[in-house]
Amino acid sequence: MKLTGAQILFECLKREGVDVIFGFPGGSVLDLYHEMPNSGIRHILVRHEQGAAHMADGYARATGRVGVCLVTSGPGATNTVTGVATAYMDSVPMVVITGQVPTAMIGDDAFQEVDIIGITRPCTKHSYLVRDVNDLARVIKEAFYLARTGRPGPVVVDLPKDVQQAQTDFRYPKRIDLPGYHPTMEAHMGQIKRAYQVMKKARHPVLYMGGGVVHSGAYEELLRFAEMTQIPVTGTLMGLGSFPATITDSSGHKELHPLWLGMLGMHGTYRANMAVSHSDVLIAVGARFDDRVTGKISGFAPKAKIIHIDIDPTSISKNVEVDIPIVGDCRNALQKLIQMAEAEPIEGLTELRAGWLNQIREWQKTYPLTYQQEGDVIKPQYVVESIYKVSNGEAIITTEVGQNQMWTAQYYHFEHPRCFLTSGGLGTMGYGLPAAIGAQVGFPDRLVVDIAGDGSIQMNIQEVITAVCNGLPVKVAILNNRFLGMVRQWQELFYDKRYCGTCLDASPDFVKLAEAYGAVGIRATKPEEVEPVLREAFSINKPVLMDFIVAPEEGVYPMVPAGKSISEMLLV
Ligand SMILES: Cc1ncc(C[n+]2csc(CCOP(=O)(O)OP(=O)(O)O)c2C)c(N)n1
Repeated sequence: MKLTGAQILFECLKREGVDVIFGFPGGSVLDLYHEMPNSGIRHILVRHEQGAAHMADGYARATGRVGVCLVTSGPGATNTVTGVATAYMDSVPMVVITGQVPTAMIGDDAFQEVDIIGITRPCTKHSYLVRDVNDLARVIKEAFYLARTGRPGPVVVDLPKDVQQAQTDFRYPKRIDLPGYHPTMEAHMGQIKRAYQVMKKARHPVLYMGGGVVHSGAYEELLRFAEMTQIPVTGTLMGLGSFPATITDSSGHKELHPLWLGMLGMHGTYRANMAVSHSDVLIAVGARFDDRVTGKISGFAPKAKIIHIDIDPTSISKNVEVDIPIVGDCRNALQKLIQMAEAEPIEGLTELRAGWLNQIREWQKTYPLTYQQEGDVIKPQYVVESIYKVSNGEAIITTEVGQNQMWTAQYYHFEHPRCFLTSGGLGTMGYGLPAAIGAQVGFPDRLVVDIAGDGSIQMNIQEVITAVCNGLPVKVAILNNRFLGMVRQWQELFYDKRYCGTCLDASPDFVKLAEAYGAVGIRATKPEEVEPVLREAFSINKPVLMDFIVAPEEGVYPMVPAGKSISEMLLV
């Protein structure tokens, strides 16, 4: 039986296990929207295509599945670009389907034509323009395969209108044939042995984990390996949650995991940055030495031999010269390292590590993360700590970008992977709310909270109505400091306090805005109101916007100024 391109697309999506599409219609995808109701796939109608891309991204990060969004040609497609680039920078598996003008009109500047393949080529893992309906099934199969294998990432599939309408026999290919694309999964045993010998001799080793640990599902292996070798662990923003920040003792008391150093880098903890700066062996696992992590490269881990485990060979020695590269899946590499450690345990481990772990405890005692909640004004860090407390550390947290994001990384102790969704690589304001909606679609019964700034939340606030219409009870905690806070902080520190373009004295009344959208709005202006507002919000089965009026000029510390080494932190 012959099927149209539109029917073929949905047959393929069903075979890939897609159960939800985030989308927005238009002229060049009308055939797809006509077919959608027959597919049984849920459609979430967004209010802006950037929202669709971030929702697909949030869904993917929270569930580990491929997120899918569908938009029309021209402006629909270009509106997704920020979302595509966001996913690309953080290696998130996504398939973005864009409509395109009919093949015969491509290149004619037809109405709503844009070269979305050209525009997105630098920020996708691959982009396909499907010119022939006979290629469609193969392309969709490849798109999902590319999105989820190796180093994951977004793939764009551009579908001209006539290809959606053309008919052909439907056959879903059984096999993938992509010459030249063979991600290395198996870590090389020779390199593993070399690395382990170096680790065995290390006196001041540190494990530095990134988002690759999340993508490969290597958390249990990471914990096991760290504990059996007593190597302390730090993480990038993308890695948070892959190593449990806390442990709970038999009486139910939670404390920081003794091997957990906290995040490293620009707003990392003193102990993490000092440990890396003094390390003799640094083992990077699924992390890419981003400049927000390394600071001045020459001052980064200056005494350490560097071992780098990564599935992406192009990230090895890209920013920092690596001594022992291990190309492969992080989980596979850690499993092999565990086998090595079992076969050849480190002699006298407890004594060997005593001094190092003691030194780390000293650093923690000297400069813990701290702030003062005193007087009548709410401190933003107190709101984040209270969210941690009231949610019992069990929420899925998204953030916007800026101070809100860094305070969340510092004061919400992530204990589980896939619970902290944030735009790390691109730093996209407006990410958090749609990502929270995507996560809530994946986990309808979990508490999902977007921790937002009053600036960022306004970048995609239109999606509140998407949450309301679809019965998605996301919570938004706005840390309302009436500034573009993080930029203001830089102006304060490095530009003589000239606050140009960063004062948000005119913002909407967020409580009324929430109500206008059919959500619930609650405001807190005093510290004693913070917990009751959170408890109330978390008990309501609807989207809630909480407007926390916080100290306007609070800063995020520690901070490594741009161009400095990570050991040169501003502490207050
Ligand atoms: C789309 C976008 N535009 C601009 C920036 C630059 N930027 C980074 S942080 C920031 C301020 C964010 O302010 P707000 O959302 O109020 O959060 P706060 O820092 O106050 O917590 C800006 C403008 C960005 N990251 N993304």
